[in-house]
Amino acid sequence: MMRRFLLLALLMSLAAADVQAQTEVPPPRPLLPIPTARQLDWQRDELRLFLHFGVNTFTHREWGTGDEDPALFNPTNLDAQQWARVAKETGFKTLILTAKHHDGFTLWPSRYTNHSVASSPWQNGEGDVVQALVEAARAESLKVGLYLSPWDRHEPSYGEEQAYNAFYLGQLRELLTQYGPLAEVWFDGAKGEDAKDMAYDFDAFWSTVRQLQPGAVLFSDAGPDVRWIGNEHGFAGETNWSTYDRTKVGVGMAGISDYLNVGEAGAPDWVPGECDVSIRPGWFYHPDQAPKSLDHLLEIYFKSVGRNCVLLLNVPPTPEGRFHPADVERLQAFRATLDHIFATDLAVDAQATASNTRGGSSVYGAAQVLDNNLETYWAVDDGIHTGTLALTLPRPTTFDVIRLQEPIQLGQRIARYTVEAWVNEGWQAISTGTTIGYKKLDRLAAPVTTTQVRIVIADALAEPLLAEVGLYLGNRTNTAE
Ligand code: FUL
Repeated sequence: MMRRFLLLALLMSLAAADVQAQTEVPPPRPLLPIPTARQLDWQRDELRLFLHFGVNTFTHREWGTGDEDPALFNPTNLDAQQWARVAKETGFKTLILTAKHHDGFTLWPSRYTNHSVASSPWQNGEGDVVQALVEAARAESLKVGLYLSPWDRHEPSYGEEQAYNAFYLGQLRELLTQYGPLAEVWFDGAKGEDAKDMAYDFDAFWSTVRQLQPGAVLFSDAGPDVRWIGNEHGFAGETNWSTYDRTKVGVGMAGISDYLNVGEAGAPDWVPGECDVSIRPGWFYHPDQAPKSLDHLLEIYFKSVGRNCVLLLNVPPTPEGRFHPADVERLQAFRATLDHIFATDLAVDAQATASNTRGGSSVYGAAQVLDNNLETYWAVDDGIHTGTLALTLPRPTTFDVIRLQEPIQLGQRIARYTVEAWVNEGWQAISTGTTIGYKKLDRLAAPVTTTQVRIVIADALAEPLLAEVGLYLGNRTNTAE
């Protein structure tokens, strides 16, 4: 009797200890730097749509000279609702418009210049493309970003630092105050060789955005929130840290592309990469150009979103003021293929186990990588910088895409990993990589069939954490083209 009582008491205290472990194991310490709320929001968008539109659309140039006649700007059927509808249908979350490109022509009626839609025949000079975009985007619950080129080939004060910076700030303020909340402001560092030498007052530009649009991320080579990825192909580095050292970069600085492409492990600033690329060879619409193939767009997706980057895909409206049907068709095929690949996560029914679980608590257990929730994650005990997470699948499963995600709200940590599958009575490496970050997508050269998969983390800057793991089939079997 006494023995039974002791056993019961022991079991009860073990159960109590378990409950305590679940509630009391402290979360892992964040690895600084970590993203701000606006950076997290931006990253989770994954897809943003860029619109290059302006006088170049009517002259078939990529860089206007600045002396174009505003009368050239005359879209015959401008349809911002079509832009927003297509973006929404194909999974893009934010629209970013070139409110002013290098030619200085503004798509809104700016009080600071006559070189604008107000001097054009479009809507008898009463039109405002920025306003049309904002209304259409809001109707589809999409966010809006604006591009305002610092380099301005029209404005006579360009080259006189004080005067031009004041002029630019005036235009920036108009955009920041007249169109409701903005999600991003895009500061392009491009400048022609013939441009007059002058320094832009980025400190003033950025603090003005912070003050007037605290929810907007600031994009430039130098951040401060989002960095250029260093090329216009839409490809992030295979290694892509969301951290770099802001003192090593400047807007438009030469020789930093490789640094921007990869970032720097353990660097002090959280400035994740944005991959900008056009669906066509040019940024502006040209009638003799065609959209990229579906396979090319998929390659871009896997090398941008699949490499811890946000994809900013440019779709240039035609002189009519609408997206070209060929571009719309390509975007729809792109969406259909992604939906096909990612429709079924083949890992959801797996049993997950790990080499180590933080405090032995299921709060940090391996199963957290299968709950489709980026707030929960598998974690290990303090001081451990490697780990293995294994998935046992209920039946032989064939897949050709692997999705890995870190909970970046606690910093980016993982520096080297291998994914292995149990095949022919042994573990075989099916994919190896370096960084993971917000999202890493590995496409396998051929589908793999197995009942056991494991992720071996070989190196990390701090205790590794994994928020999500997914397995998919469809990469090589798309039929949408
Ligand atoms: C570049 C510009 O020169 C191109 O015209 C385009 O706007 C691209 C997104 O950025 O720097």
